[in-house]
Formats: sequence, structure tokens, C-alpha cells
Amino acid sequence: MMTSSYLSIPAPYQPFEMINDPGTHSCRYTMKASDLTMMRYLQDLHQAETPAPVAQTPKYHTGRLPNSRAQDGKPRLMLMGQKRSGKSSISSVVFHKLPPSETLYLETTTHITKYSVHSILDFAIYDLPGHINYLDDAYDDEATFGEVDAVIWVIDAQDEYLDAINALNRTVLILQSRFPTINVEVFVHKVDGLSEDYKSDTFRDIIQRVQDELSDAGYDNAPVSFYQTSIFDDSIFEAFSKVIQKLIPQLPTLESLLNSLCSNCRIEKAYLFDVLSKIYIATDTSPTDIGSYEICSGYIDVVVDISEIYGWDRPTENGHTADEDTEDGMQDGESLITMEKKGNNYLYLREINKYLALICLMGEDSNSEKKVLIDYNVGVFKEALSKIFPGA
Ligand SMILES: Nc1nc2c(ncn2[C@@H]2O[C@H](COP(=O)(O)OP(=O)(O)OP(=O)(O)O)[C@@H](O)[C@H]2O)c(=O)[nH]1
Ligand SMILES: [Mg+2]
Repeated sequence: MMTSSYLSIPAPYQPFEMINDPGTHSCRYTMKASDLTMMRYLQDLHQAETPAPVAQTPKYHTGRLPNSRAQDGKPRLMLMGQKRSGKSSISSVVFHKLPPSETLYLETTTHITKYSVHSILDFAIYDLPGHINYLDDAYDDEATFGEVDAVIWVIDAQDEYLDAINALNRTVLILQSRFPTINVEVFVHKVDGLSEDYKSDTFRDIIQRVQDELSDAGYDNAPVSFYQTSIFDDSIFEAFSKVIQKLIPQLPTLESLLNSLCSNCRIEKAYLFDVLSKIYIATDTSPTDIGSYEICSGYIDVVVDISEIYGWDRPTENGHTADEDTEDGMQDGESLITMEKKGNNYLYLREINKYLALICLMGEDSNSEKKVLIDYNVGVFKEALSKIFPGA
């Protein structure tokens, strides 16, 4: 797939963007509308509603808007569903990099398990044992759901799912009446073993049954979303990305910056990835497809493996490397490869900060002559991100 690759040094940041003039095939400096848009967005963030002061300062600054019900900047997600539906497998595969085939040996969960994810967002996932009824009177709703931002309900699509749907419906109705701001994310899981027809019929049937129940109870606009997932392909990472994105208050700003980057550099698709979890926290607003995601996530694996072998010390918190006397080199990892694949011919990756990497898919008209233009615009994008996430 890869025919060539090279590393290069990014252009320094300047207050003006360099844009390519297709008519004359030359580059010129100009104050771009996107620059103004970026400035406006950053100003908007300052004017945005700020949360009431909290006793505990968030470990990582995640913007000025509250992005968790506990208002400590740490969204909390809860994995719920019937026994053996796949909850622990999902969290182990996505956050502990357990090979999917080894989930076969996972034991049933007997107590609530917390997974902390330290990333740009610093969030927590709670894996709940499937055999407990949390709506029982013995359980205090407020203690269980009081600080939860999203409930991920996992349904085993390979099994008889009517009981699971009844339990989901009961939970959704209670959440709607008592905690209406909690997002309910339904993972129709283990779809790997199903035929295409059966898969889409099952998916449609589950959506219909939940929506009927909700509209019978008068909740027509409940925040309930549905995803088809499996740990044996990238669908679980894509679904998780969409769940996490809803909890990022800066998402519209990020999307707008990515849109502007794509239009300036004729990039077909740009993703902002959390490198360790391979969750993308934002993408431009052009339609997404799982194929593009798969190419990018595979690329991250390759780059991470190579940089583990040939990498260098990253700057520490105070901006110095562990070995102070090393000569000045690039601060960010970067890579561009050419693919022999119709449509998306170039893949460009650039490290943005210690958590994030930008990956762009480019078509034929984005050839390497424009590399300087892309580097420059990505430099501007990176600068903007450092203002949105100052702590990272
Ligand atoms: N085919 C398939 N099997 C899966 C998938 N995800 C999980 N499994 C299998 O489902 C079984 C149960 O997975 P667990 O993750 O232990 O289920 P759980 O929901 O945590 O179960 P409890 O802890 O008992 O509530 C394991 O044998 C997994 O290998 C999937 O996407 N596809
Ligand atoms: Mg479990």
C-alpha cells in the first residue's frame, strides 16, 4: 500500500495564512477568512458561560464550558446491559488494548469497575455487572446516576434480545423522568456474527421498539442514539468516538477549524485522534465513513510502532527534554505517505500535542508540492488548538 514516505520540518507560525493560488500555481500571503473565523471562535470561548467555581481544580484544563455533570471537567460514562452482553470486553479492547480474541476468557464482572482515561478530556468509564438491577429500590438513583454524563447500553445482537430491550426501556424512561440530560447510547453489539440482512433487520427492530416505548411515554426527543458495534473491527472505536464527541464542549470550534483546514489545503477528510485510545475527538463536517476511519487508525498503529523504535524524547511539562543538550530538532512527529488507492492518495499525520494527532486523507490534487502549504496551515491549526486546550 505504501510506496513512499518522508519526514520534514514544519514551517513556523505566522499571523497570516499562506494560500495556494490555483490560477498561477503560486503561493501568496493573505489574511484569510479562516483566520478571522478562528479568532472569532476563540473570542466566543471567552464569552461563553463559565461554570460555578468548584473546590477541585480539573487536572487538565478542558475549556471554559462545563463538560461533566459534576463540573470537574471529567465526563463519566457508564456501561450497562445484560450479563455477557460484552461490556467488559468493550472497555478492555478500547482502553486496555486487549486483543479481541482474548475477551473469551474474561470473567463475569462482580463489582463496579472504573477505567480512567487520561487524555485531552480525562474521562472515566464505569463497567457495571450485568446481573444487578440498578432500578431496584435498594439502589439509590441519585448515587448511581447523579454524576453520569452518558449511559452506554450494550445489547447482544446475537442473542435473544427482548429482555434486554425491556430492561433498556425501563432504564431510559426512568432516566428521562429523573435525569433527562444523560445521553443514552445504545450499542447493538456483536454484529460481527450476523449476515448483512439480519444485521440491519435487528438494528431497525431494536430502534423501533425503543422509540415506540419512548413516544408512548411522551418523550419524542429523548437523547437516545444507536450504533452497530463489534470488538472484532473498528466499529467499536468509531461508536466510542461519537459518544465522546458529544461530551466535548469545544466540538463546534474544532469542527470549524478542521473544515477551514480542509478547504484551504484541499484535504478530503481530517481527523483529530487521541493517539492512545484511537478515538477521534473531532473530524470535519463532511460525511464520515468507516473506511476512512480504518485507514487512519491503521496508520496510527504504524506510526506509533515506528516512533517507538526511532522516536526521540518528547519535551516534558516545562518544555525541556530529558536530555537537555540534544541539538534542536523537530518537536512534533510527522509523516506523509503515498497510497496506491484510488481516491485517497496521500495520508498525512502530524503530532499536535502529547495526546492528539491530526490525520488527513488527501486526493490527487493534494500533491507533495503543496506540502509547505499544508505544513503551514497545520501550524496555524495547532496554534489554535493550544488556545482551545491550553493545558495539553
Ligand atoms: N462475537 C462477538 N463476541 C463478543 C463481542 N464482544 C464481546 N464478546 C464476547 O462476549 C462474551 C461476554 O463478554 P463480557 O465482556 O464478559 O460481557 P459482560 O457484559 O461484561 O458480562 P458481565 O460482566 O457478566 O455483565 C465474551 O466471551 C466475549 O468474547 C463481539 O463484538 N463479538
Ligand atoms: Mg463484565
